[in-house]
Amino acid sequence: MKRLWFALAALAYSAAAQQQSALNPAGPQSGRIAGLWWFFFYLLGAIFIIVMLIMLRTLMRGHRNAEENQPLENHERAQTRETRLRSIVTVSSVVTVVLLFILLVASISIGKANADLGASGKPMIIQVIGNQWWWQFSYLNDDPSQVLTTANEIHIPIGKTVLIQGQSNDVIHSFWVPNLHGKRDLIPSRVTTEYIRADRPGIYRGQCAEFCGLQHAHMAFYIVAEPEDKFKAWMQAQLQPAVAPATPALAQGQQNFLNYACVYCHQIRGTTASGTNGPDLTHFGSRRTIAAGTLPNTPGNLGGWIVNPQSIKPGNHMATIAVKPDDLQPMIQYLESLK
Ligand code: HEC
Ligand SMILES: [Cu+2]
Repeated sequence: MKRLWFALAALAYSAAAQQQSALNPAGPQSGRIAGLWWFFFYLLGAIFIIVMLIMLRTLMRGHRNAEENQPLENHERAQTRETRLRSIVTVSSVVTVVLLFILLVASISIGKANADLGASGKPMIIQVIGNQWWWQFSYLNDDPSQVLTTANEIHIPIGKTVLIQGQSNDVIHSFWVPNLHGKRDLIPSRVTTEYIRADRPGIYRGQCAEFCGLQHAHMAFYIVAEPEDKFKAWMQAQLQPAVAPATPALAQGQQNFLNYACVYCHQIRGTTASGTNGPDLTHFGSRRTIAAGTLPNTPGNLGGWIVNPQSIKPGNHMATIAVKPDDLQPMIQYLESLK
């Protein structure tokens, strides 16, 4: 009983917090999915209650009959009972088939409506590449100077249709932002697509929805939906190379980063660091989290992550590098300055 209350409280809390919930739709598709969910919920809930009431009645009747210890029924009564039972079974079978058919039609038509979103206009295309256990995002554009590659957090303008082009670098992952749409698997050597659109501003959490190994649970990302002008400003800022260090301490931090093996896996545009095995860090300081939603992005957490990433996210593909204590502070400051 205690557990049940706990579960209910958790459910109420998550609904109130409105974070990552398929029942708090922010776009047309998740709206339809939520509508379908409630339709199923009410219909099946009503059926459940009716079945329970019938069962209760039967149980009570059976009880009464047993108590009264009735004599055996005569032949005629047994026959009328059989015809009645027959018609009850027939009617309930037909009703069941009809209801199942209605549910089938409802879910197929919602699936079709959801797939049709991209039919009008030219969408913005974002390529998503799933990696164990982080997300790479690229805004594709015919103009190469407008192509932006980033990680674990993207912004989109509200009201605009976005085409998600999913791929995977290793195993099967699944792109899922419950507030915006259903799941779409990311499959190695294949491209899968889904359209999304956010109709109101907000920060929507996404989560890998296909088990992909040890750190599957720590493979989250954020979609920040904002008005067009704010989005444009963000995009322009992200397209810039990393800001040059403004103080000697930051310059020292940059130098430290470039001196360690970090550069083999991470890119910071505008510097010689150009590795691609890990997330692009050009604007790392502007992101909300470290390591795909694992930790809030604070200097303290970043220090912990750099010194021992394996204790925070065991098994992840970042190497543990013995950064000298004196080198660490400027490096943290520098990375956090990359807004
Ligand atoms: C062997 C490759 C490799 C090396 C070397 C490496 N990293 Fe990483 N790094 C990664 C990978 C992979 C991730 C993503 C881990 C995850 O989230 O699962 C990562 C994540 C990060 C992140 C979090 C990025 C984000 O947006 O979530 C930071 C910051 C970072 N590394 C800094 C460093 C620094 C500083 C160094 C050098 C001291 C370094 N890395 C060395 C591979 C590497
Ligand atoms: Cu996964």
